[in-house]
Amino acid sequence: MSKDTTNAPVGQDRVRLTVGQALVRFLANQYSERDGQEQKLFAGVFGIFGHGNVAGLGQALLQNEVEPAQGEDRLKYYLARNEQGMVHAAVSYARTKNRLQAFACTASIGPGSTNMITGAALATIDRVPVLILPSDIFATRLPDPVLQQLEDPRSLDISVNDAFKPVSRFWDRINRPEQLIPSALGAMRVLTDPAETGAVTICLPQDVQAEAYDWPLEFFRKRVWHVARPVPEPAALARAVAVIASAKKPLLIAGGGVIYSEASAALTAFADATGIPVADTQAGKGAISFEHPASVGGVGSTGNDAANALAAEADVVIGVGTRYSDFTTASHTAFRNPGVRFVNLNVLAFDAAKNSAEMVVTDARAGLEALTAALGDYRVQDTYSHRVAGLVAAWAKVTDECFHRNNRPLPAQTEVFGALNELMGDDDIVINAAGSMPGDLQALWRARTPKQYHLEYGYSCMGYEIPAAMGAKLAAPDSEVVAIVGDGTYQMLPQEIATIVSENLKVIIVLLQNHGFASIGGLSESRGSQRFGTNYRMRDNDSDRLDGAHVPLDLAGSARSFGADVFEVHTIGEFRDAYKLAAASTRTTLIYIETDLYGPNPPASAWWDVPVSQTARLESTQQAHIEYLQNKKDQRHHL
Ligand SMILES: Cc1ncc(C[n+]2csc(CCOP(=O)(O)OP(=O)(O)O)c2C)c(N)n1
Ligand SMILES: [Mg+2]
Repeated sequence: MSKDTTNAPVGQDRVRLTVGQALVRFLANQYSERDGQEQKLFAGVFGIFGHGNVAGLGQALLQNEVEPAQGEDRLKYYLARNEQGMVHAAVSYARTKNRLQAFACTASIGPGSTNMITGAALATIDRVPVLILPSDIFATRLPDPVLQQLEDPRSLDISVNDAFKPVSRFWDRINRPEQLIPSALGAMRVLTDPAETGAVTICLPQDVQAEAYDWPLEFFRKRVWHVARPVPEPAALARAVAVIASAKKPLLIAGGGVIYSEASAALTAFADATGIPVADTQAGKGAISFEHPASVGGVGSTGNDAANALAAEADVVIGVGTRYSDFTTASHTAFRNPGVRFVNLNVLAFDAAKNSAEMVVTDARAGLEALTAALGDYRVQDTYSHRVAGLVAAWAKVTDECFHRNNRPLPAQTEVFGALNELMGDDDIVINAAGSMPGDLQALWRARTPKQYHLEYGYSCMGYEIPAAMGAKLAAPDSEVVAIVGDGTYQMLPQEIATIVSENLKVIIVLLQNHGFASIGGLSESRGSQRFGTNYRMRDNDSDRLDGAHVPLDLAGSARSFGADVFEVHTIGEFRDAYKLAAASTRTTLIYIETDLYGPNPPASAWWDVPVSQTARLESTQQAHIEYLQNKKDQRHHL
């Protein structure tokens, strides 16, 4: 197709490329920089081709691989098995790289693209950069409706890719080639902005991907995107200091922002100087080593007794790099001191303002350093420190019990976590996202380093774990990467094992088989719904309900069929032996272990708001509703 380029400014050096080729060349030459360290912004492109991208972006990636232009850098292509999975892998990569590097993801039009929406939502909610490149319907509209086109009689401008809008921090559609220039530049700005980052979506119509244009060479020059560390405004810092200096029982909550900002040393120095205890969220665990005397562990609905006791009493809560999810606030029941006040340090004003806080818009590291300096010789009283130490010691005992339960006949999953916590090195990475595991892990896991604990709990997306293991391994090739998956999660998205194997990557997958949803089953029971629909059972012909025998699946065999080595173990002793063999192996290995559906899990010390039917014929639901109303009484706004 010839393209009208008469509007192009003349007199500049230009190169004729398709939109796909231009995008590949552009992406290959983007860099990020923070603290003087520069790296490639894009590690590569995950993709699955269809008619929407095979001859456009696909051709461009091929040309980049086999016949790059002089000086053109490589943009490596990875063939994933499922579009949702590839976005998860991309997000995990970027998270492991503290958001300084990312992946692009290309998919065909229609289902290939909409399969990426879940991953895009996860990225945006977790504030992790990923460049999403859905293919789109013809800009010319000549062959409409193309295979897989949604036709909206109200507007011919709508395609399924409009569904990316609410889950993207930046969204654009390139209907003619030169639109790519401002769009690509805008996309890079958002990807590398710690406050703005998330899914960035550039929709690429099938015809436009293959259209040629005379691009100014300047578009392809090396560009370095500086990842900012905004410093606190002095007046905001002074207000924060005034609140903290008056605190008798302060508690700091470390969120994922502390880790992305590489603020662990600053946080530790803050805790050393002030003695203020530090609790963590799912995204923030490991920001301070569990061995530090100020570290009190997970807080909130799945937090531990020590952190939750301190949260309940705290007169000042200092939230750093946290978005205060309902799991952190125990659905607004965690902070019970009537006079509690909040000070929030966050790079995003939206988060800094939560809970009517004294807000300090700042990078976590810069903010903690400034706060430590400005607090001078402020220090919590010894009586408070002793109370903190006592609570932490008591919880350490509970953790040891959970890790060594000797549950019979099936092991409790907490015993598996105990073995892993002990066997995994400080630089290894444990990954999990959904099921009953995140709760146990947040309460129990002892993290010594900021990158060891990788819990995706913003979207808590079943199926994240296995592709995420691939992303983390690509980002940290020297680390052992261990994905913990439930049988439910495994059945949702196991297929990236094939990608992991084909990339010669080695990860370890731990599959906890309990024939259903321990998590939602327990939740269902506690809310009066009798574990309905949460067990994988055969439909019984007599009852016509799903309450027959276990479904005769061979999940271990399924992993084998994707190319993984598999160990099937029955006891924690066997699990330990299998882990050591898996760690010593160069091949991706899945360890399959049956665990007790009913726990026991760590004792829960906080609530989670899941509404119960206000009217019911079932006695179990009526009871649960009474309990629900009781718990609701503790819920409050922080005004
Ligand atoms: C994609 C997705 N669908 C549904 C849910 C809701 N959900 C949360 S945990 C869970 C069950 C997980 O089962 P499994 O992986 O076996 O873990 P277990 O609960 O047994 O520990 C479900 C359905 C979710 N988090 N993500
Ligand atoms: Mg399960």
